[in-house]
Amino acid sequence: MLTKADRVNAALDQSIPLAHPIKIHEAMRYSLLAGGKRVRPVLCLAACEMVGGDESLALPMACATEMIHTMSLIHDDLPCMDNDDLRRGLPTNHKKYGEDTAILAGDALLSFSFEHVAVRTPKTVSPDRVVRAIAELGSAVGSAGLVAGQIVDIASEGDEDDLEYIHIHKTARLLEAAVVCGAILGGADDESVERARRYSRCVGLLFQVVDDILDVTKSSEELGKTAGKDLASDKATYPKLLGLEGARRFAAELVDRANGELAGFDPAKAAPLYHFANYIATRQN
Ligand code: GRG
Repeated sequence: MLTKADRVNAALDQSIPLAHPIKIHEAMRYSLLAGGKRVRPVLCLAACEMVGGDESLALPMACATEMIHTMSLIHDDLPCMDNDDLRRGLPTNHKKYGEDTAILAGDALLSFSFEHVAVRTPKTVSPDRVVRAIAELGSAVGSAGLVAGQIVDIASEGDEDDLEYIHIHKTARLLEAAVVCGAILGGADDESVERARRYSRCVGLLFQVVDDILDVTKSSEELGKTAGKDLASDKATYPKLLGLEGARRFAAELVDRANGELAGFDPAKAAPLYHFANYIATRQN
């Protein structure tokens, strides 16, 4: 998986050269190449290989998922949204380049991501599969996907139904699209695509449950307190709803469910995704 992340980093670096107008391309590259775990693109490549495709078939799509993830973080950090100064340990895009450029850098990354898939996906993939993958990606991002999650989050008072809706749309939907698009471009039949989708839904939810657990345990360690910041804030979180131990049990159940969906695939080819669910469950950042 680390090798895949390296390959994604190299492909992302090449995908957006520092061309004229320099300022916008610099701002796009600044956030795109600022680190990050590369979870979505790695999932995309692993899903492509799991169904028997060569990872080159999904590399442009893998990059597109990271471009979209990055643009959502740039916009999420803006003063009109979360108003954050730091991201991945560096000044946020608007702190470095100004709000006007940060908005445009996000817009440009979003539109370029789709262009990149359409233009760069190897011609050995049928146009029908490329179009299906582009449609899947689009629906994960727009007003039924990431944007839906963000707008509900902005208005939410923190109740349980909102919590699930927000997580599914802000976090799980793009992870799902990464896996599903990887499977489509790798040549999967419809049943395999849907099994990969069910796997990704469990992993998407798991990602958020673990995020909430880390928020509690990390801030407890950092502050030397018994209750972390999210237990004290208004925001609904899984540890608040289920208790810390309950949230941990739910995470373990999601790992089992995710891995159960992989049972129908060639075990050697499914191994990276199998270990990935465990990695997400035990990650420390
Ligand atoms: C998508 C058109 C469009 C607009 C943006 C602002 C917005 C709409 C959506 C917010 C989406 C958001 C910030 C979701 C949070 C997702 C999340 C779990 C981020 C953390 O992901 P990691 O842990 O981060 O993969 P790294 O830094 O490792 O990449």
